[in-house]
Parts: sequence; structure tokens; C-alpha cells
Amino acid sequence: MRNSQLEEIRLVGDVIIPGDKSISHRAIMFGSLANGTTRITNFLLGEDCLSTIACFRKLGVHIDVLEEEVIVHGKGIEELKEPNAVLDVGNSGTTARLMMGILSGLPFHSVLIGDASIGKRPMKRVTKPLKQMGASIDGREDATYTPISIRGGSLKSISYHSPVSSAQVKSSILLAGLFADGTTIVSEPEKSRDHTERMLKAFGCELDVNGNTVSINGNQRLTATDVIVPGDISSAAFFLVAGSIIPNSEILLKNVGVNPTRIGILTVLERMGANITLEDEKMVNGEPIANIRVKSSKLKATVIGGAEIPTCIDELPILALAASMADGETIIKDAEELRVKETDRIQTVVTELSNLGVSIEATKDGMIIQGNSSLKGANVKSHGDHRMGMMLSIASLLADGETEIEDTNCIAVSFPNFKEQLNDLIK
Ligand code: SPQ
Repeated sequence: MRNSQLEEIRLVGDVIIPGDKSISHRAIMFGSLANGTTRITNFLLGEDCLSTIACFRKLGVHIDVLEEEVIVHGKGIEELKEPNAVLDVGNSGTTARLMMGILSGLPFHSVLIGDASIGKRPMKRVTKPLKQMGASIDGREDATYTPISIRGGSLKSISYHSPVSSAQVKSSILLAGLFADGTTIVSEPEKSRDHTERMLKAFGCELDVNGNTVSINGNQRLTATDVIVPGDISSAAFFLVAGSIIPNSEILLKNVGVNPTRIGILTVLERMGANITLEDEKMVNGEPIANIRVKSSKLKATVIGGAEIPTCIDELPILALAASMADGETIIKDAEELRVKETDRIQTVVTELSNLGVSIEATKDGMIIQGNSSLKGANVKSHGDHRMGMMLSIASLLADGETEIEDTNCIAVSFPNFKEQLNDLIK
């Protein structure tokens, strides 16, 4: 992508944000475990969610991907069968970790693999508690890295305090807990996204949520239900920041999920002085949604840390770009988890924003960003990370001179028509 500050672009118009990735994965998974037909509308046809569909098809679930909806023909857990090929999760950490929880409860053998990035992401955070529940799991470096093989069945409940605030860890254990004898309890330091809890209830399961602790009784069965997937606030985030920092912009983002465990991007941007309003707020399938309007405004620096981090973890790369345009020095802390995403997002953000001329420094658990930067066009890399690819695409609009971004194909992991939507807004 190329552009120049000198061309004085602005972003104006409406954007239909694609379906939420976290919710789309869970709709396929829970629909596959349930008895009956689950119809999913606004499903995210991104590569990660297609990997989840491919895995469940290998377990014998019939799934139709149609233009308007995805239909999962669930027959209940008893009908899931031993796969005769490896389950490939592609680039998706959510597929890997949640599948491990489900496969731990199923009385057969399976092998899970992924791409090069998945091969570097820590799986012991789930394989350790799943082994404690009784699953037989093996993999590289004591089941830390894929390929991971699982022989599941006969699980016992556990009470587990996760050392990290992670929806993937919490969900993996809760899903295994569905198959276990007794009550499984999971707690975490700070509350992570709660789509699993909300959607399990919609599929007829009983579970108890008390602050950062969730309890689930074993041997429950899921009943199919239709799911309308809200727009993904993590995808909306790129336009929320672009609309804030590119002068004279106004963007309306339609039907975006505004679950309280996901809206850190809104709280942080509002604290920085962004002009953001929520319109037409309503509940759909137990998830709050709204239209979000953003108008450009001058931002000021802030500190992002503590309990706020899990609510904006995937938005920190684009928030780093927002900080580079704000008045003052922004500090992001308590975000070590960024180091184990699709890339080490502390390192990749610092490297690539530095290449564009931002004064930014990595810390152990975050970064320090100086504001009021003048971005200069450069050759930059996504490192195969979809969120880096999108952040750099927005940065290129602000840079003076030409910016070449290496490997933007990875954007299809979560936002297949990102470039078209962005181009439509440029005036
Ligand atoms: O699925 P994956 O690859 O882990 O995707 C990411 C992303 O940026 O899209 C993280 F790299 O989102 C995770 C998120 O960071 C999706 C997720 C979920 O659906 O449960 C939870 C978060 O991860 P975690 O480790 O904090 O639970």
C-alpha cells in the first residue's frame, strides 16, 4: 500500500465489520457438540474459522458453508468419531487450545498440528491442566508445542487457577469440564473475554460465574440453537484508530459486538480524547451490540495496564500506532502475553513502527511510545501476523512517501475484505 500525508486523505463512510472471530469459532464448536441443527449468520469466513470447520468435519460433523449462513448438523458428542487424518489448526491459537479441551473428553486418539507460528506458541498452559483431568497428551518439549497427540476420555473435574488471564485457557478447561465427573472450577488473575460462558448458556448448559471464577458441572449435553455473530470489535479497532487519527474523518461501524470483556479499545481511546459514540445498542444472543461512530480528534497519551489488558490485548498493536500520533508519552505495561501471539507483538510492533520513524521502545511487558511522530514511508513486514498487517496498512496512510508492506495475505486470517473496506472509505 502506498500513500502520503501530502495527499491529505480522509476516511468517510460506513463499514460493515465482519463477524467476531472468537464467537464464530465457538459457534462451530458448540454446534458440533450439540444435538440438532445450528444456523449461524454473519459467520466470519476468515482462514482461522475455516480451520475450525475443517477440524470438525474430520471428526465426522456435517457442516454446510452457504452464502448467507453456515449450518452445523450436530448429532451430539457420542457421534463424534476418531479422525483418520491429522487436525490442522492453521494459524489459529483459539482452534488449537479449545480443540484440545474438547478432544481431551473424547474416547479416541487425535493429532493436532498447525503452521510455523502455531508451532512456537505455548500449549502447556492447556495441556498441563488437561493432563491433570486425566487426558493422555504428548507433544514436543513435554506437550508444550505442536504437534500434540491426545487420547481422551474418563476425565475427572479439577479446580484450577490459571497463572495467565486467557480466554483460551479458561475455555479449554471448561469444555473438558463438560465431559468430566463432578464440578470443574477455573479462575484467572483478571477477567478474560467471556464468550464461551455466554454461548454455553445459549446452548442450554448450566454454569456459574462469580467474578473471575467459573464453575461448570460435568456430563451436560448441549442443545442446538441459532447464532447471530456480532461484528468483531478487534477488526473494528483498526477503523476506530484510523478514524480518530486521520484528520476530518467520520466512520460509522455497524453492528459491532460491545461485550464488556472486549471494549478496552473504546475505554482507552475515549481516555485519550477520541470522539466515539455508541448508537442503537441492543442484545443479540446474549451478546451486546451497537453501531459505533468515530470522528477524528487530537489524542493525548495514556497508560494502559492491569485489568484493562485482557479487554484490549489484540488491539494493542493498533493502539501503539494511535499513541504514536498522540500528545505525550504512552506506556503499555502488564502485557507480556503479547509475546506469545501470532508473533511476539512487542518485538514486531516496535521493529516496524521504528522503521516508519516512530520513537518506540520495548519493555519486558509492553512498550513506551513517544507521540506526535512524523511517519516516513519504508519497507515494512507483517511477519505473517494479520493484526500487524492491518496496523501497518493504517500506518501507511499517515506516512510521508511510499510504504511497502511485505505479506498482507495474512490479513485473511480475521478480515478477508479489509483492504476493500479501507479503500472504500478513502476520500
Ligand atoms: O486465535 P489466536 O490465534 O490466538 O488469535 C488472537 C488474535 O489476535 O486474533 C491472538 F493472537 O486472539 C485471541 C485472543 O488474544 C482469541 C481468543 C479467543 O477467541 O478466546 C482469546 C485471546 O487469547 P488468550 O490467549 O488471551 O485467551
